[in-house]
Amino acid sequence: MIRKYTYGHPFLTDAVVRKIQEETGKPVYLEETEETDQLLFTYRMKETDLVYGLGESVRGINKRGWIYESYCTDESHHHENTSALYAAHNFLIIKGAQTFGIFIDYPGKVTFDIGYTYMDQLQIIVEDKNLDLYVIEAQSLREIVREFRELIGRSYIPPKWAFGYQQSRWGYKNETDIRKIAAEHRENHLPLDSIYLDIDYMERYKDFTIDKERFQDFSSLVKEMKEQHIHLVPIIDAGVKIEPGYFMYEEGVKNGYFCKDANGEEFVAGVWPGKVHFPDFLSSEVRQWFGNQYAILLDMGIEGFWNDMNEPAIFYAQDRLEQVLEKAGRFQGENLDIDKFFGFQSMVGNLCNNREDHKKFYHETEIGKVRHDKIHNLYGYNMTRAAGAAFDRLRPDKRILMFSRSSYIGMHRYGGIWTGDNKSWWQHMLLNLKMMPSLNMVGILYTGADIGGFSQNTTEDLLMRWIQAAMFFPLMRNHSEMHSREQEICRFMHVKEFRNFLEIRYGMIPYIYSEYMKAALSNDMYVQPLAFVYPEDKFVQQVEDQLMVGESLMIAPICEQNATGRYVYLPEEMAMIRFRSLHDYDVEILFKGHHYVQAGLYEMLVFLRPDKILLLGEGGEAVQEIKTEKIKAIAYVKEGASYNWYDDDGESKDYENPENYSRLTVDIDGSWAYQGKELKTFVIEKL
Ligand code: MIG
Repeated sequence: MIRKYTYGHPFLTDAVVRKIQEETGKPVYLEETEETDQLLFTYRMKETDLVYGLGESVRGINKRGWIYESYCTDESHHHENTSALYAAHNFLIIKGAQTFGIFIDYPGKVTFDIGYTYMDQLQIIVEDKNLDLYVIEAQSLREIVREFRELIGRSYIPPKWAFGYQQSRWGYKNETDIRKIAAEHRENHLPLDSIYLDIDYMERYKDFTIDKERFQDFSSLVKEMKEQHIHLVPIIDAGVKIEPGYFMYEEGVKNGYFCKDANGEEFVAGVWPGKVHFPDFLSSEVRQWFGNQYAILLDMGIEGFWNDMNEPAIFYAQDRLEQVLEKAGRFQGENLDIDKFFGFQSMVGNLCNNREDHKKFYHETEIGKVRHDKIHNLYGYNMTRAAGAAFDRLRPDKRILMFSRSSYIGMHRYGGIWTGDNKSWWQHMLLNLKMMPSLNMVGILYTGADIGGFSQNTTEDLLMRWIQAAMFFPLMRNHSEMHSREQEICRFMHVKEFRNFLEIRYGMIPYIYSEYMKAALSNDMYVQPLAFVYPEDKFVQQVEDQLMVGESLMIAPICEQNATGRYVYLPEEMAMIRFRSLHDYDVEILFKGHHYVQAGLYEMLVFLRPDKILLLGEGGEAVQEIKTEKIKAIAYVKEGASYNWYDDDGESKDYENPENYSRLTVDIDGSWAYQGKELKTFVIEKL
C-alpha cells in the first residue's frame, strides 16, 4: 500500500511513473514539524529497529548511527565520515515494531539523521516545503521494495556484453594504447568485452569530438576492436567547452540551451576543458538536442557510453575564481602566519565544488526559472535521461550501454551507475559490497565499483580479491586514475590465476544474466541483504558482509588483506563451492550456523541454497562467444530443485517474449526435465 502526501507545490521530478491519489491529513508513522524554511519528519526508533536504503551512500547495510546528506557531490575522497556522495536516493525502509518505506521526492538537499544526533531518532530534514512524501507498507521488506519499484518504473537493461569484464584507465591516450590493452588481453586469453575511453580521446575535452591526432581513423578502430569482440566505451562530460567555432558551444548559445546566471548571461564554470557552460538538462528541448549528439559516436559504431562529472562537478565558478585571484594578490609579501596561511589555503580550496555556486545559475523549466540548488539532484539524472531517450529514438531496437556517475531516483530507467572515484583500499571494496543492496532497492541494478580502486596504488592481492568479490556484480570494470599504479591484469605476476577467475565469471554469466533480467522485469532485487530473504532469522540482521545474489546463491567475499579464510553465517544448510577455476572446484555441505571457512587468495567461495540451481556455462573470451547449448546445472537437491532460466539475444528489446524463459527441474535421483525453446543438454551435478 502506498500513501502519498503532497506539501506545497513540489517540483515535478519525474521520479515516479504511476499516479497515486494524495492523502489528506498528516502522514502515518512520522511526526511532522514545520520550521521557518524547512520541514522535519521524525520517527522514534526502537533499539532493535533496522534501517535499510539510501542507495549510494557510505557505511553499512543497516544505515543506523550516521547522518547522510542527499546532495549529489563529486566526492573523490570519500570515507566513512563522508555524508554526501555522487547520488541522491531518498528511499529507506524502517524495519522493526513497525515496518514501512519512505520516499522523499524532493530534488534539493535532504538530510537523513539516522540516530546521529539522538541515537533513537530518525530525523529527515527537507530544505523546502514543497515535496511529495510517500509511505509504503507491504508484507515483507522485499514486497515494500517491489511496490516502490513499480512506482518508479522498470530498471534499465544493458546489452548482454556489458556483463563481461571491462578494462579502463584514465590514461589510455591514443589508438596505440587501446590496441596494446586489447592485444595483452587477447594474447593472454584473458576474457574481455570492452575497453573504455576516458577524456583523452576527445579533442581538448570537447564532448562529441575526437582527437584526430591520437585517433586517426576512429571508426576503423571501433570496427577493428569489434572484430576482436571488444567494445569501445567513450566518456561524455556534462560541461560544454566555451570555444567559438565548436558546434556544441555555438548551437547551445544560439538556442539558449545553457544555464544562465541571475543576469541572464550564460553561467561560466571551469572543468576539464577550462571554461564551460552547463547544458540545461531540465529542459526537454535541451535533452533532445544533447541526446541527439550521441548519434555522432553511435554512427561510428559505438554502442556504449559513461556520463561523468554530472553532479555537476565544478572546479571553479568564474566569478569566484576572479575574486580569489584578486584576493590572493594581497597575500603577496605578507608573512603568512597560521591564520593567514589557512585562510589562504581554504580560500583556494573552496573554489572546487563550492555549494554556494549552485545559487548562481538557473534552469528554464515548465514552471519558469528555478535556481540550481533547488533542483541540484536532478542534473545528472537528466543528462542520462537525455542519452537514454535519445537511444530509444536513434536505435529503437538495440540496447546501448549507459551508466552515469550522478543520479536521482528515476534515473534507473535510463542507465546504471558506477559508484564514482574510490580508492585502492580494502575498505572500499567492502563499502561497495554494502552498497549493492541499497542500490538495488532504488532500481539501480546495473552497477559496480572501480575494481582494484580508482586512485592510489593497488596491490595484486587487492585486485585478485576484488575480482572475486565483484564476481556477480553486473558492472565488472577495472578502472584507475592516471597517477596510480597501473592495474591491468597483465601488470601482475599471477596472470593465470586472474584468468581463472575471469573464466569463472564468464561461466557464471548465464546465471548472472538470467537473474538480472528476472529482477529487472519483475521489479525485484538482484542482490539482497540476507535479512530480506530470511526475515525470521535473528542473526542475519547483523550480517553486513555477505549477500544473496539471485535466487540460488549467497556470497561471502574476503575483504581483508592476507586473510586465508573468514567467518561466515549460514541462515540455512547450504552447499559451499570452493572455486579455483571454472572446472576445478570442491564442494562441502555446511549446516546452518556460524562457520570458519578457508579460502586462500586463489580460491573463491560460493554458497548454493538447497533445492536451487546454479547454471554454469563453458565461458568464452567475450560474452558473444559464450555457448549455452550444453550447460552444467549444479544443484544441492533435498526435495527437488527447479530453475526458471531467462535468456535472450542480449541486444534487442524483446523482453516480454515468453520464449525467453525455460524451465529446468532436477529430481532427487538426479533425473531432469527441461522445457524451453531450444533443446539444451544439461550435465546435472547433484551435490
Ligand atoms: O575528476 O575523466 O569519476 O572515473 O576517470 C576526474 C577522468 C574526472 C572522474 C571520474 C573518473 C574519470 C575521471 N573523471
